[in-house]
Amino acid sequence: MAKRPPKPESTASSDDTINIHDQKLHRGAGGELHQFAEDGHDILTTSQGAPIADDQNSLRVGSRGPLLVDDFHFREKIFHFDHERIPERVVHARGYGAHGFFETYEALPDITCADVFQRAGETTPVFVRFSTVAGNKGSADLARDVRGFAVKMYTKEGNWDLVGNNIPVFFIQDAIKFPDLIHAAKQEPDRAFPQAQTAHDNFWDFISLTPESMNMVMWIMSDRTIPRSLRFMEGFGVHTFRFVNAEDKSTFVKFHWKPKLGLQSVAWNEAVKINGADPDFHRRDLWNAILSGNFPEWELAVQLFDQDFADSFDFDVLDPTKIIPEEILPVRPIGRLVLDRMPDNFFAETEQVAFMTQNVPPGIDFSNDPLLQGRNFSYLDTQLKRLGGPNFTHLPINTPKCPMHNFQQDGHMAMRNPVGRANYQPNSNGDGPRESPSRGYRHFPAEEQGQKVRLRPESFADHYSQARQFFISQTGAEQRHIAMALTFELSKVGNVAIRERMVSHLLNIDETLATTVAQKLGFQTLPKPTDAAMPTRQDLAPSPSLSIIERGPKRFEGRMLGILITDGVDAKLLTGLADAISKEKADFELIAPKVGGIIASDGTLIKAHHMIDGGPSVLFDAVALLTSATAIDDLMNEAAARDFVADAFQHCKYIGYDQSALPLLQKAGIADVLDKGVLPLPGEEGLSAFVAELGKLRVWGREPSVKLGKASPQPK
Ligand code: HDE
Repeated sequence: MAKRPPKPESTASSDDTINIHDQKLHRGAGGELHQFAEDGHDILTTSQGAPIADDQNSLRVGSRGPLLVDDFHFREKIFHFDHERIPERVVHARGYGAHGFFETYEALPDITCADVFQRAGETTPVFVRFSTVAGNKGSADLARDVRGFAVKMYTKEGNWDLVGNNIPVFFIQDAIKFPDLIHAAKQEPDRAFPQAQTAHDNFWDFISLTPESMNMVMWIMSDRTIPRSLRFMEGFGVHTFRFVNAEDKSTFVKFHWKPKLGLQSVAWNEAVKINGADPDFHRRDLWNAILSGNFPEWELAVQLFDQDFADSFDFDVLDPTKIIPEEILPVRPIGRLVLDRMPDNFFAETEQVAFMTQNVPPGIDFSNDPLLQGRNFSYLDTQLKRLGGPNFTHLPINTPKCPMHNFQQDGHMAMRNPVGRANYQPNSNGDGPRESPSRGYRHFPAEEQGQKVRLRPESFADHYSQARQFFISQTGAEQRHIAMALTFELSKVGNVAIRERMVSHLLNIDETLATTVAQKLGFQTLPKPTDAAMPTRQDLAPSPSLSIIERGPKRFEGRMLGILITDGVDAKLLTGLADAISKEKADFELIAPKVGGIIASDGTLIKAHHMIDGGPSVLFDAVALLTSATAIDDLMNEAAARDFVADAFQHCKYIGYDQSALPLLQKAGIADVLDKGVLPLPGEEGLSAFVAELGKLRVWGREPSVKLGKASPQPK
């Protein structure tokens, strides 16, 4: 179908016009036929192709009479509409996808025979879907939640789905607990709330009874679960996989996606406000970035290791609640992922895409991680439910982009059926495809033996040591955020016994963290630490690579400055700032009292992107206040203008201001506490240095004085 119906005068020449039963049909650029209405658009038809004369009125007896069953157009239209929804994903329902490509850095034939890693510089088409886990399809983007990071690579030897998350560990060690985990995390069944939140009794009840989740608890209470942008997140395959080369030699591998623009998250209070101001914050950000040609990019990096390393490592590499710190086993970049195209249609692509962990091409294989093995069952099953039949691979988004032949046939909506007489093999007339022992997928011939048991291995029993390692690897600001997040979540838990159980676990992780949370929750006494299957190891060294702030971008590229302007704004200053921002490959948006715009000092009308109420500072990474002496009094009467500044300050953002804006800083209550992040805007020459300063992103050192006040006495 042509995206925009071609007008007859532009496409139809006498050559591409055909007559059928006295009807003039026109052939479009792609060979498709068009029949044009009186105004030059394609004629609206039913799904059966019958042209429609009136799409405004249903067929009735007289103008005020009953409707008629004869009205096949009305019936078909309503029937189709009634069936527009398919079941949303039971987890990861809210998601957003984009197309792109993967580029291989170097050939890796010694490690894997996967075709995608055989030729340096080769590009492979890719579709990626990012998601939250717990919220329903219509929930807000900045929920505190793990983000899905699912990548489908259309390789020349079949689709490879790396269905990962933005956190490298998981809550549970055995897939059999997944339904319990998800039931506990989603809205409670009797009341159907809270949605897209873990801050409720059921979640913390389950978690506090599941010590294996403690490492993940540290990660989800960190700022990893409130990313600033999908573009500024890491991704992880989580499980240990295998690379297998042509000689059937296996190398264990852990997959990492590293964002080129560095990591960044928002503050919790900011996340809450973003959800109100723009529930589609992450979607819009990805859409805008790709449409403006700023294609987000990640490197695929691997940790490779053999059985000897696995045997000597502190933890079991099959345990998905553990990482291998990058300081112990460095990550090696092997390619890059670039997202450069949005889907044409959200439903057809992002909603219908079917990721499955079991989609692996030759050269990539599984380990015995019990979570991964369970997932390999679940994903095929869930597609049948969601997409309604076995032919979901016939949907273009799921169809491999390599040759594909088999004898599967029929079923709902079959769009590809085998041709020829023999729909089976072996057959004697030579119809159809055959297997290839040399080129076909060979599972790694791992030796397996043992009794049939329901048993967790002893080597999975340490639940606290890596949780502690994660916590001590964070900067002071990040540790504070973890304590604040735990306090917030547990404050929403009504059952005090659950709060206490959680603090008992925290005592096994870090005593200061546990006492801070207990004190903020108002405990009078501290509970005892939980009985641990294994004592917490104190000897694991901090791993700086686990800190978001340590992995920040150190530059403002890809970020957004919000510039608050009024009538009389210094036109030169505004242009200078806009130029400096563009040079940094960052972006800006203008916020003004009226969206229609303002008149600048040189008399030009400058249109705004937002009115103040519609463009709060939570939508931006830093703000600049470009006001004027004549307009500042009016601006100060706007509560939203005061909030704009106060929030930017509270969220530890850089604030650049023109001298005329000082009264607004006063009104926001920050004129007396100006710190190194509140900067008078320099003259035009200094603007590049100002923008470079913004690359530090936040002045987290400000936070305790803004938010926390003086520490209160510790509980006994
Ligand atoms: Fe999933 N997961 N999962 N999961 N998962 C699904 O498949 C499941 C797990 C992940 O954008 C479902 O198509 C089980 C870990 C992502 O379409 C379902 C277990 C990780 C997505 C399913 C896990 C993930 C899903 C729901 C425990 C990170 C969204 C809809 C063993 C490594 C993919 C669907 C997309 C989706 C099952 C645990 C990531 C039901 C049984 C660990 C990113 O099949």
